[in-house]
Amino acid sequence: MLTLRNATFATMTPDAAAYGLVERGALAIRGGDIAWVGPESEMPTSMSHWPQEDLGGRLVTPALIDCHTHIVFGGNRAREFELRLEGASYEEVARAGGGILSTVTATRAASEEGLLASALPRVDALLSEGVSTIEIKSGYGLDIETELRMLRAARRIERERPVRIRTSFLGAHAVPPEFKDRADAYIDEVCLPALSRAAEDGLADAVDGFCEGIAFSPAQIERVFGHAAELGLPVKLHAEQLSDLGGAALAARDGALSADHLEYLGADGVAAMAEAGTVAVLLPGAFYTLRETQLPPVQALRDAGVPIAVATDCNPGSSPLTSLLLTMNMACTLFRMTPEEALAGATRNAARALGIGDAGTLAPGQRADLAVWDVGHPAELAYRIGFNPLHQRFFAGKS
Ligand code: DI6
Ligand code: FE
Repeated sequence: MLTLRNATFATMTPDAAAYGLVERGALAIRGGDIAWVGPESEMPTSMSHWPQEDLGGRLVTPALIDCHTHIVFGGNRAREFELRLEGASYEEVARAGGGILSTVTATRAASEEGLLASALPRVDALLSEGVSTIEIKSGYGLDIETELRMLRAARRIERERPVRIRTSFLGAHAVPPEFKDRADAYIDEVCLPALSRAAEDGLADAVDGFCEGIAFSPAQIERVFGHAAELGLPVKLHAEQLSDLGGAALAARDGALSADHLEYLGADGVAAMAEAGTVAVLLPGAFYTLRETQLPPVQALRDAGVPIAVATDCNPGSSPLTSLLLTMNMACTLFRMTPEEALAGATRNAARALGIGDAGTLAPGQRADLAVWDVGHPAELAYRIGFNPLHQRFFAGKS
């Protein structure tokens, strides 16, 4: 049992105005969960004798949640970065066998230990900014064994660090060279069997796909989602990143937790997502890296009441980014989101994009995953660039 005193709390609870701010607040932790939060003067007397920590007037928010990453991978793509600076486009590099496929080669060559060891410094960078939960996708193996190895490495991060990991099976990320021009055969012979194995071994919390001209068609994604439904796994989708194939609407029809990227999302897709309660996960790091000019339809999403999350999309190609604070800044500066929307996007709505009910806000019964910041107001979190004001992080009540 512990009470945190003398702080401002941004509870980020739904429908609360202005970050759900509680000034001169206090928060009580019992058994790793939040027992109470509110103005310090109103703290129940039963809690007033619990051990206490004075936070010196700092700001406390829910710990941050990075709800879309590909943080486990082999090698890096600095060479591709150079090629793109010499004029090649992301799609040209991909079609020439570079891009995702070059990471596939490096990932297949890496051991589980190696994948874990190379991911940990990236994970540490996120944790140092107050992140408590990270979603991690497979999708750089594209053969059964390597897909499973990626997921096992991702799961092991939870044993190495105080962090919660949610895994997504992304077998439908790209067509590997041995199945070139045979995407359907790849789905039948590798993707679906790998998904069955991942589910059997408890390695996947959700199923993702990449619906795009350079990846899989809506019909192919439907087959993967059909198998996910048979296995009882929720789905999410990389949709409308480079073109509008109607992926977000497809995902929404299947009750997807989220549709992600969405730069080319049209009105039909927005309406379908609103209807299904599918979260829009925006990834400004990929938009920035690829120097996209087509903005995601933020105002239309807002108007329709679609919850918006933001995430790093940490991956070696389109978003070699390991700062969720910088991502929040980019969401504001590039996508014109407000600092409050950016913080909600990295807390409450990110939890929802992962189907997690016990994190992302400060309220009784939620896990005590907290970030304590050396700032006076929550807008400062998205406002600063390249500055980390984290003072302390609590993970399930432990700092
Ligand atoms: N979209 C992305 O932005 C990442 N995957 C995807 O489907 C990029 C992956 C990569 O370039 O390695
Ligand atoms: Fe991605």
